[in-house]
Amino acid sequence: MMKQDWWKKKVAYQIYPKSFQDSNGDGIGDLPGIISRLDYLKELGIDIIWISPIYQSPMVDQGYDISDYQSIDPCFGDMEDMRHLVDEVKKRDMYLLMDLVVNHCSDQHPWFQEAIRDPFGKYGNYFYIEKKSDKIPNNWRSQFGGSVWEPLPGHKDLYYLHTFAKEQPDLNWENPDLREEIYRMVNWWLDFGIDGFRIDAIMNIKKNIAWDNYPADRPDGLVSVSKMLKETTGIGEFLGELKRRCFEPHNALTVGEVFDPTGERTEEFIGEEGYFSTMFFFDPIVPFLHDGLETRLQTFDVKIWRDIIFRKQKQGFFANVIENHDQPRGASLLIPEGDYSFYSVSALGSINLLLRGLPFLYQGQEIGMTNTVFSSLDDFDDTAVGDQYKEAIDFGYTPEEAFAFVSRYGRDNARTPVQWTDGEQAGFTTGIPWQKVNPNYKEINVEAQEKEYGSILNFYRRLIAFRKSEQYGDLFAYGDMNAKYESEDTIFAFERSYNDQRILFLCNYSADKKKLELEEQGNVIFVNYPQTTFEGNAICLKPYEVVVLDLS
Ligand code: TEU
Ligand code: CA
Repeated sequence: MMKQDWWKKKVAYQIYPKSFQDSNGDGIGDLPGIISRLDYLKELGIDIIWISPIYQSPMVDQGYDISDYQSIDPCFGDMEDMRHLVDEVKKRDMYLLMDLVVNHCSDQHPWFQEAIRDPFGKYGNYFYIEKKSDKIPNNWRSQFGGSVWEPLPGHKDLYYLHTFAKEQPDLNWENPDLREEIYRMVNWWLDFGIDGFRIDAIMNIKKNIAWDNYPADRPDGLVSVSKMLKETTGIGEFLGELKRRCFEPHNALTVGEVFDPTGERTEEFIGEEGYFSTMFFFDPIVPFLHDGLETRLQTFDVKIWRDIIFRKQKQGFFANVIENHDQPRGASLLIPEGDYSFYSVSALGSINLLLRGLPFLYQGQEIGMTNTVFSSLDDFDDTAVGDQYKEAIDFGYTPEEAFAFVSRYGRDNARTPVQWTDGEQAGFTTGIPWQKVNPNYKEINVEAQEKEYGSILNFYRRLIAFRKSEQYGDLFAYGDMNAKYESEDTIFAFERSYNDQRILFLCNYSADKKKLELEEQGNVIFVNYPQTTFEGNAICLKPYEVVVLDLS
């Protein structure tokens, strides 16, 4: 039987702090803003909160470039606010995860500044600094485009490695002194009172330090650094040590940002002896993990999506997501255009919450926030968008098509401010928001949905309560999962079972009605339509109807 860790019965929520709630009118979300919304999250049924980085940062990559790991960026508040936040979270019996970004830091971090001053000294060895040679620079392309090698400022003939932006130099995990420094910092935060971490870009920490070239994959002659990461072994030594030195002694909850479409890493990473408590299940929302750019152009296909999910459900207890700060909004990516409605959004939410795994909601998901509208490339703030656009052009798109592509897949879609009210700037700020509010805030906002029983928000509240209920909580947390009715292309159905309890989740993920002969009858225990229609042994499902039956 599966290990019954406490967190498996919980529901988690990601906060992207810049866009959550501003408290002082500077247009940037902050810690006091988060504190002011804790009751809202509690009422929604959230137990675990993950906050994207709030450390001191020049914000080249919105906080994922850290210049001091042990201070809070002034735009978010200060250490006292952080203390206050931790206390307020605990007071509500909730848990707090910070974002652990240790593949790289900021080029403004004192370590890197020191490395520039003395590339061959102690801090030079905290980074990958290499002499120009026939191997350096090699042909690896950074995740944000261009070479991973950048000349070290002030030093002809020296290059440093960055797998993301050039302002994010990679930390040298091969160096035991650097690792000690990281462990000290991680333990400091755990001692501070946080409950664990979401662990950023962790697959990047182990490099092929022979710096071999790989076959180019685009006209720029470079190859995505992911190719090297996929083929390099030995990361387990670092991750095992990190776990033993930090996570284990603190009994921390850890969620790895691990991209692993083949599933080969599941057992090693999140099995009984795994490095992390769990890791994100990205396969259904990051289509390019599978077949390159082409798949992204295909229109949404429920069967493909469903089968990707079913393939891995049994392998491990993953963290389930339909969106995050790096991806489009789930309601825009996973619901065919034109089908957006209360029913489709609630169906998507039900799948997110009732599958096996730890569900993560992303801020605004609970009100059905969608992708936004961009009028030109200037509307984007994200450092990743330049290369996304270039990739589309390289792929053969016209400039119009390439713009449509980044508008659909760009990370800023998920980074617009949370829509709290239908007032000025959607109630996010009294000033000018750092990122434009999605123009649909008049229709889609928390305040309006709180008042309406049949809103998406109130549906999510019932859904989360159902998932955690006395009667079915253990079943959803610890129960097995078996796919059902798989030969029906638009039916998303599965059975969950635990001890002598069994439920059937049924969803007609389609805009067309569907009559389905049931193998077994049961009591209706959860729905997204007011009425359920049976005809003999069949159930007549309306568009995007969800029905959960108790079969026990
Ligand atoms: O993302 C890691 C990562 O690999 C992403 O760049 C991903 O490939 C891309 O966003 C998919 O669209 C993490 C953070 O989640 C991201 O926000 C950071 O930019 C990145 O690390 C660097 O810290
Ligand atoms: Ca602010």
